[in-house]
Amino acid sequence: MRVALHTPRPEGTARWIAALAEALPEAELCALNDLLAGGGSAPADYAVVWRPPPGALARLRGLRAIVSIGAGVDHVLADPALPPVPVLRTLGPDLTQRMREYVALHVLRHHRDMPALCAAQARAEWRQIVTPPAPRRRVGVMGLGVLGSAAAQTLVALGFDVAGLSREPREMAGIRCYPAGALPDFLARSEILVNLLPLTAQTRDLLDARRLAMLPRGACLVHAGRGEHLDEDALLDALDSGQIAQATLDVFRTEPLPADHPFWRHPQVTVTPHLASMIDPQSGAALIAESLRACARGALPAALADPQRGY
Ligand code: OXD
Repeated sequence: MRVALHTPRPEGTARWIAALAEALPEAELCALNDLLAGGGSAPADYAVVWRPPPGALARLRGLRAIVSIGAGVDHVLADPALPPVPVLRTLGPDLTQRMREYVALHVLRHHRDMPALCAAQARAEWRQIVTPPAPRRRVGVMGLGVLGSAAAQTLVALGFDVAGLSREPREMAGIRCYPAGALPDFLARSEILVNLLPLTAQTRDLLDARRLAMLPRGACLVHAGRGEHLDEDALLDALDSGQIAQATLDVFRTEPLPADHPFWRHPQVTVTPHLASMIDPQSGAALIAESLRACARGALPAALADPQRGY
């Protein structure tokens, strides 16, 4: 089996090739860019990619499936010349655990008003801020897929009053579930909003000025879905007006976030570089090897994406 690998940085691609060489020793592994360097096309059975250059996958002859190095597949489905083969997500306990940790860390940080405490410390000011206990803090999780459900359950376990928003109506123990049509009601009760939606035609630009204004005044945002969900200028306005008190942002319209972007230095913004549930080559290679072996046996792995739905 020949596998073409791609990540936006050559050293990242090299790390994945090394990890997959251990997990899938029977495969011939090549960097996608090297395979296509001569121009024209090249044979490959599978492509394992993060943000492949548009049009590149169509130049792989005999391609049987594309594996996203991550839970999201929007970066693959965005290719206008995408070959008509199955697209697989990569999901596993490792990714879910990372997302649980990220969401718990940042929701707790906003809940206990850590930014204000850090600012007080910088002034050597003894400032005892009394926040409501978790059961009186309303948190809303947008997106109840594998990662969103796990994050929402973690927040329930911490004692928060948790609601979730999903495309289809859902029932989940301890979580007040809202269907997509009830977005205004869901936003109106979310004092801390966690965005873990996939990027689809329906969710693109969802967090615009109008939606941000539906949140309770002084709400906080934990944004780890996709940069394209959020109107970044509208967020800056909402931070300036006090509509949004604090934001933790892991994903951006342009990544890496340009050095002159106002988010980097904004006192009410915490920037993390798209790592909320970043898959590492060591554990990811084992999951991807499993998916590729299943494909080679003719069995489609469970994490098959639905191009119509967009995730
Ligand atoms: C993913 C991500 O899709 O990290 O897995 O964004």
